[in-house]
Order: sequence, then structure tokens, then C-alpha cells
Amino acid sequence: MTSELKNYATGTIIPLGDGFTGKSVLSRLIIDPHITSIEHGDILFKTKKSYNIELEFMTEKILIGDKIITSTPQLYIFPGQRQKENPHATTFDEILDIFDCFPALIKVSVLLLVYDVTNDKTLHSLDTWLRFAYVKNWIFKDTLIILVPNKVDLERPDDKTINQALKHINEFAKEHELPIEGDQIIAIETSCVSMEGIHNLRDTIMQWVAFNGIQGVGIKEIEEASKEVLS
Ligand SMILES: Nc1nc2c(ncn2[C@@H]2O[C@H](COP(=O)(O)OP(=O)(O)OP(=O)(O)O)[C@@H](O)[C@H]2O)c(=O)[nH]1
Ligand SMILES: [Mg+2]
Repeated sequence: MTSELKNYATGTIIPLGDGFTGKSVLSRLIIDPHITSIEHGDILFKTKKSYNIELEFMTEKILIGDKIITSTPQLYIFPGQRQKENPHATTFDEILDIFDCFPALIKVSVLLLVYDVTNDKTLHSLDTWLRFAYVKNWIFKDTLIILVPNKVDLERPDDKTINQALKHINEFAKEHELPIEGDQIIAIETSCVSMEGIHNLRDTIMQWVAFNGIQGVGIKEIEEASKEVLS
């Protein structure tokens, strides 16, 4: 059989956080950080408030030991809006009710807890968002939780705030007996304007899914195996 095997890994990524914290823009930038300044401007200024689920994916070949893994994280981006503003504006809960049946929403590889560093309320809301992920049973032994202080171009978050938030998530995980270790809770500061942290966030997700995502072996190996059987 050929040594050129194709190995795949996939995983679900869910950004959670209040409206206007930057979930949609951030997701669009991490799937393709190598964009022109015009495309960057379009993403920043033309991304509309979400009223529906947004689906994105990114794919990259990652070398792990002597194996090349094709890592394909899939992003499911929900609206952050929880209150009904008007009869036509769909909320997070309404959208989730519709898509709850997605098999991909059973276990989450990477949970992004996104807040806006210029708005403390969005930081405090993360407790509710984390509770929500817990109630949905999204967090399992292979989940990485990334706290994402976003919009750091506007204001520098202090380390104390970030460490307290990480401590809070850690304590929540212990209290609720979540099957994750302390090193599965990290923080990556980002700015969708200066692009600070965006490549790091993308690489961290890619690597995590390559190592810990749902693994599969591709057609190439199956083809070669069936040729062997037939010969
Ligand atoms: N200055 C600054 N603005 C940002 C940053 N990230 C996002 N924004 C802006 O913040 C606004 C909200 O971004 P979205 O990505 O639509 O926010 P969202 O979390 O998806 O909001 P909902 O769809 O309502 O849940 C947009 O005007 C973005 O251009 C950032 O890092 N810095
Ligand atoms: Mg959005």
C-alpha cells in the first residue's frame, strides 16, 4: 500500500458572546487572514448584525510526527441577541431551537467566549454563555475553551481582568465537574482591526482540531486498500 495516506480531522467551533462583540467579523477573519486591505475593510464595515446561523469552515494541512493531517474546523456562528427586539428579529434561542438537531452541535471542539474589552457588561455575560454551553452538554474531554478579549485596538485589557476571567472559567469547570484540564482553558487577545492575535487564534484552532478533533482516513487509503484486496 502507498505510504501517502490521507488523514482528516474535523471539529466544531462555536463562538459565544453578546451581540456586537465581534463574533462574525472575527470568524470571517480567522477563516482567511490573508486578505487584501479592501477585503479587510469590507468585512469590518459590511458585516451585518446576525439574525441567522452563519456557517464557515477552514482547512489546512498540518504535520504531526510523520503524518500529514488535513485539519478542517467548522464554525457555527449564532446571533448574540437574546432579547426579542421586534417580531422579525430572530434571537439566539430561536435559531438554536431550529439547528439543535445538527449532529455537529453535540460535542464542541473549541468554544470561543468572546467579549468586547470596551464593554464590561459583555465580559460579565460570559458567565451566562458558559452556563449555556454547559447546559447544552457541548463541553467534553476534548473541548478547548478560549477566552477572547476582542477589540484590543480600542483599549488594552489588563492582565488582572483576564486572569480573573480565566480563574472564573476554571472554577466553573471544577464545580460542574467538566471533564477538562486547566490547560484546556486559555486566553487569546484579538483585534479585528489591527489583526493582533488573529493568526494565533487560527493556528491554535487548527492545531487543536488536528490533534483532538474527530479523526478519519480518506478515500486515498481506502482506494489503495481495495486495490490490494482485488489484486
Ligand atoms: N474597533 C474594533 N471593532 C471591531 C472589532 N471586531 C469587530 N468590530 C466591530 O464591531 C461590530 C460588531 O461586529 P460583529 O462581528 O457583527 O459582532 P457579532 O458579535 O457578530 O454581533 P451579533 O451578530 O449581533 O451577535 C462591527 O461594527 C465590527 O466592525 C475589533 O477588534 N475592533
Ligand atoms: Mg454576528
